[in-house]
Amino acid sequence: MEKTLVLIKPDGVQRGLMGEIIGRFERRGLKLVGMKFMQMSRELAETHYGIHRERPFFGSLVEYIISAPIVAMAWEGNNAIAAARATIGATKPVDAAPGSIRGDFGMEIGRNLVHGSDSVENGVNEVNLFFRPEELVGWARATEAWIVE
Ligand code: D4T
Repeated sequence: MEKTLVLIKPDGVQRGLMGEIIGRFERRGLKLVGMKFMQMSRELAETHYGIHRERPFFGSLVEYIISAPIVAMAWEGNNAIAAARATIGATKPVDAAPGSIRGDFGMEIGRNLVHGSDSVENGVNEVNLFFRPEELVGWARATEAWIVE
């Protein structure tokens, strides 16, 4: 079963959008298997965004993501990566479709509210970066048969 790491970034927390954002993944039918409210360390931020280390926006990206608490979540489902990224919307909020999180709440790429893993492999690696195995919760969802055929 695919897992994706979703982060509610500092702007999502500060703007009081945590419940709104969590609700969109929950209503979509993804299954929550891990969640923590935390403030990212610089070390964790630089590891998480390591692929962007040489990009000009790396410094401001790290400062932004460590500037206030975040919510880290692991969501599970068939095609969880694609489903979560569609729910999140395009990286640049002005290009994101209305109805997506970034399309409904965002204006700028540097304040784009949410992160979602972009591949199955990164989903595994990012969930493992934020959660120890014992922090992930396997549970039987009572509505499963009404969401998954
Ligand atoms: P994340 O990783 O935050 O979910 O965003 P995306 O997967 O949608 O986009 P990304 O990896 O290409 O970019 C990571 C992060 O960097 C910020 N960013 C990106 C930025 O501030 N300026 C830029 O020009 C780009 C390309 C936004 C998201």
